[in-house]
Amino acid sequence: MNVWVTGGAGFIGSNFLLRFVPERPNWYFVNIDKLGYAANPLSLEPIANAPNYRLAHIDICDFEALERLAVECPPDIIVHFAAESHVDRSILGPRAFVQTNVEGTFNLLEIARRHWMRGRSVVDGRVFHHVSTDEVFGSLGPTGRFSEESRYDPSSPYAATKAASDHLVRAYGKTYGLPFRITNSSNNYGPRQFPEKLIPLMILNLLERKPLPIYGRGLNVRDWLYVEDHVDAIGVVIEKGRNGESYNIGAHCERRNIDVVDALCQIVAKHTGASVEELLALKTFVEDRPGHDLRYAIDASKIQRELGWRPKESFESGLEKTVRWYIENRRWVDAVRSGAYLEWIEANYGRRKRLS
Ligand code: NAD
Ligand code: TDX
Repeated sequence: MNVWVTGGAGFIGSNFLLRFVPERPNWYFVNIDKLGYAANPLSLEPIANAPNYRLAHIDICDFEALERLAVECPPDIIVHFAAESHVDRSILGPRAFVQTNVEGTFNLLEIARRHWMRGRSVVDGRVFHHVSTDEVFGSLGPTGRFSEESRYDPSSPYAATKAASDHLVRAYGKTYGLPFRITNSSNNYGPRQFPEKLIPLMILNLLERKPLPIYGRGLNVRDWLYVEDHVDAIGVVIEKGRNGESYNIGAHCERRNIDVVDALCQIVAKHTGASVEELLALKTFVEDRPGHDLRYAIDASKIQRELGWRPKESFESGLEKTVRWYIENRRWVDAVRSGAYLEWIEANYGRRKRLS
């Protein structure tokens, strides 16, 4: 069985491969990744020489390269993680998001359609698993949760391109009978996350006593999911999910951003001997993100009820593990904080007005 995993050098994709390459010796995993800014080959060191794994250094926008790979190593399952994934980058430069998230997804669907169809039907056992986000549903007010039936209402260019890719996947199901599954998960955190996202950015800034840039008043709410729980859920959907269905994945773990940052100050103080007061004083309120969604919350009852999946990690233990991972993996951190990373920090934060 050939399993194509796109974006396997990124945060969630690498955690997926680290779990399933050793666990599934009979599956042959091809990691299709263009090795962009968020990729870190160090994440994949433990499996780099595994007999059932290889890296294909390919941009999913390059259809000819995907076609050559499909002839050489035809996919049975495609697990599609590859994306431009950072909301702030989509605000400053949306084009790359349309290219990778919409056109790249389209290219993979075309590969599946061309190679999986025998006449009008699809060869048995093929599955296109599309990894998506709760951001396609837009923002919630103070109450309620997103279900699989919630209306699509994306706010950022990132969210709009993920919504478009979800629609394309469903359209291929309806029009061509392509067997697909979609998972929409809430905010992930954990080891190997590129330090542009809230939690790893705050951890590294705390370790270096740099200001902690909090957008607006820090009152926006995110619903946090430990990456290993997410990976576990994707494995369960691949194994037991139904074609043509989507599943929301979340851990019922809503927190205000300000409370997440305060918790990180406490944990980093405990591990480094710094005083909590010194770390809390680094909090800096800055100009808000345009179109900033107020609140996300996932109703994960469908995947729990139908497939028996449940998250295992509590937010407190997950945050603790995450902080320890960044402290213990300086080589990984140094490898991603190149000149391009520093340019991003300047582009996104240099222009933001301080509110206090
Ligand atoms: P990431 O930015 O850490 O990794 C993305 C990976 O995709 C990188 O390795 C990158 O090199 C690769 N990639 C980007 N463009 C590519 C292209 N054109 N061709 C080939 N490879 C390309 O992202 P992540 O946080 O691991 O997210 C993975 C997926 O999960 C995305 O589809 C994202 O929308 C979705 N998701 C993420 C979260 C989250 O909180 N991080 C939550 C829900 C859903
Ligand atoms: O410096 C910051 N300060 C700040 O206050 C950053 C980077 C973020 N924030 C706020 C914005 C959000 O309310 O923290 C919250 C989380 O921000 P991000 O880490 O950028 O995540 P978010 O915008 O919620 O999107 C994430 O979750 C859904 C992922 O980046 C997406 O890929 C995923 O689909």
